[in-house]
Amino acid sequence: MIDEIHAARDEALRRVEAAAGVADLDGAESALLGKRSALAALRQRLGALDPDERREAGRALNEARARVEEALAARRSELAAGARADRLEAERLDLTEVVPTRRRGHLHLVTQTRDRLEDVFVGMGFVVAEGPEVETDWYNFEALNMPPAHPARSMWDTLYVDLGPPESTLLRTHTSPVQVRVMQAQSPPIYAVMPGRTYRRDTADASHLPVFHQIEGLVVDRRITFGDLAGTIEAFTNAYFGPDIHTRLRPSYFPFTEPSAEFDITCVFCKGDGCRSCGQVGWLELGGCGMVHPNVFRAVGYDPEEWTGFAFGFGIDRMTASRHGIDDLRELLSNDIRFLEQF
Ligand code: 2NM
Repeated sequence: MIDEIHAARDEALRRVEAAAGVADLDGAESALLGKRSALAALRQRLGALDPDERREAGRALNEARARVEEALAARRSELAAGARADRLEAERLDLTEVVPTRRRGHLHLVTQTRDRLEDVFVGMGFVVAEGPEVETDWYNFEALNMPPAHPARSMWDTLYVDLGPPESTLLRTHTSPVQVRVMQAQSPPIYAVMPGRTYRRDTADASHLPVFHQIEGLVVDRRITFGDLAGTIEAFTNAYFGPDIHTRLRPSYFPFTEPSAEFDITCVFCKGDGCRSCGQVGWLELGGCGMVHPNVFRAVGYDPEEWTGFAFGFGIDRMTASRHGIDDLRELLSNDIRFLEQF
């Protein structure tokens, strides 16, 4: 009986060793340890033995079973490691390979413009700040001197988000909330620009997009004047468009600045002579600006007697269009490869 047990055990160990894969091993396991296995048949015969022989054979059977189980576990992890190594080898990518093609991808034109604008401002000593696109009413309006029901809120065709109390959460209508966050997070002096995506409930047409991009600038320091604002805008437009492009300021109104202005640049198409693109006036509208309103400073805990500052903002998409002679902003969203690959 003992010899038969050892023979069954050795046969089982050979079978485990020979298993070629995990599935094969699963099959072997039930054949070697299951109800119809040789070891199970031997166990059936224990009852017919003398008590001494039965004890000895029982122990041998238990040992044999334990050896087979051990061998199964060892073989299983060996096979799994092999399978994993094969899979990793099969999935390996050669990232050094260069596929020759005439169609290389590149950043979208609006992203290229944003990067260039950031570079110009960084060169002038500004830092770049970003913030959330989903904002609260407080950051988008209230901190910017527009209390609830202020008529100026309707200037912005806000898209509200169905979250919290009605009209408490929205898609930011400008990047100004980032300026509020920067002022809360640090003390002056601040020289920062905030580029990013903004949202308004507008129907897309040649000069409007419901999702567009803005870049706004903020300077807060001691004794900052409207002259600093005008000089900064002139320096930036020269750096971006070249030395023959100039700026002019026209009085305007924003709730968060006082005084406020809009700024125009020399028409980039006719250099000021008057053409179809500028409606014969020689100037193109670019953005808005002004001296930060004392109520904005109060909202973020700055003393308006101690600090003064200016802010400005303009649309990156419109800027892109004027620089590249694109007559319809919707082209920027069309995803038409014939358009995109020109830039
Ligand atoms: C503009 C035009 C004028 C502006 C003001 C502020 C803040 F937070 F300092 F009050 N942020 N952005 C501002 C002022 C933006 O964009 C057309």
